[in-house]
Order: sequence, then C-alpha cells, then structure tokens
Amino acid sequence: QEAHALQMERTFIAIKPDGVQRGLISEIISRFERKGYKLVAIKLEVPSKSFAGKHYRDLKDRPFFNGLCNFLSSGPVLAMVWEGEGVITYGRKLIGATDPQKSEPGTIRGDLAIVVGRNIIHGSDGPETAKNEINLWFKPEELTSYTSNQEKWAI
Ligand code: FUP
Repeated sequence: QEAHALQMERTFIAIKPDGVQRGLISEIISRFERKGYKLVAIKLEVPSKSFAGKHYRDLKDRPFFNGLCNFLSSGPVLAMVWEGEGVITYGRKLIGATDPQKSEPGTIRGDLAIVVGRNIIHGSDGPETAKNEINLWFKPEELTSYTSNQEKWAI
C-alpha cells in the first residue's frame, strides 16, 4: 500500500508572536521540512484575544491563562498544518519540553528559547487536539493536497 494513499496524520503547529518577531520562521520550518514532513497549510495572522482564548480553552482555569492569551494575540502568529507519519508525537519531540529550561538541546525550544511564557512555538499534543486545532485555525479549503518527494521513498 502506498503511503500517499493513506489519510496521513496531521498536526497543528504555530510559531508564536515571539518566534515570528525574532526572525525564527525559516529556522523552525526547516526543521520540520528537513525531517520529511509535508507542509499542507500556512498563514500569518494576528489572532484576537477571544480567538486565543478558544485556542487555549483547556487552560482557562490556569493562573497564566489571561497573560497567555494576551501574548498570543500580541502580534502575528504563523499557523501551519504539517502532515506525515507520526507527525503529532514526533512534532512534539522536535519542539521539546514546554519549559525551555527543561527542553533538550537540539530541540526547537531547547535551542532557541529560555522561558516558558515565551517558548516560541505551539504543537498539538494528541490526535483529538490536532483535529480540533486544525478546524479552529483553518477552513477545509485552506488545506492543500499534493505529493511530496518524501512520499516517493515511503515504505
Ligand atoms: P505545550 O503543549 O508544550 O505548549 O504546553 P501547555 O499546553 O501545557 O501550555 C501552553 C502554553 O502555556 C505554553 F506554551 C506556555 C504557557 N505556560 C505558561 O506560561 N506557564 C506554565 O506554567 C505553563 C504553560
């Protein structure tokens, strides 16, 4: 069975306003791209505070929720959908632990961030969240479909 015939796993990845402002877009995208994952949707936009609240609704009872929503809506966010085998779990591995003080070197947060409140990137934490976040940020027609070179080498 050919890989592109399967409905491949997808995850929602966002570069937060600090990552965009610091000029880390290409650095971050290249890590996903070189790994072999496929970019299927991308847009740069400033989310409203209420939209940020929807994105982080599972954290609404946490003390940092308000500050987190202010931060996410403070500037452009690069919203993306990446596709490929194991992309939800492995994407989280590429990103590293939530607190950059605990992220391993070699991970995005480990290499490029210092504090938890400014950890430059978001990635869905499971299949259900991935589906919800993709639906929240993107309309179905914004998701593209094409065959990547990587898929030629799938087994
Ligand atoms: P993650 O899935 O790694 O982004 O982590 P969480 O969903 O637990 O947290 C979402 C965001 O809340 C983090 F990216 C940063 C922020 N946060 C804080 O500001 N303080 C905390 O103690 C924990 C999370």
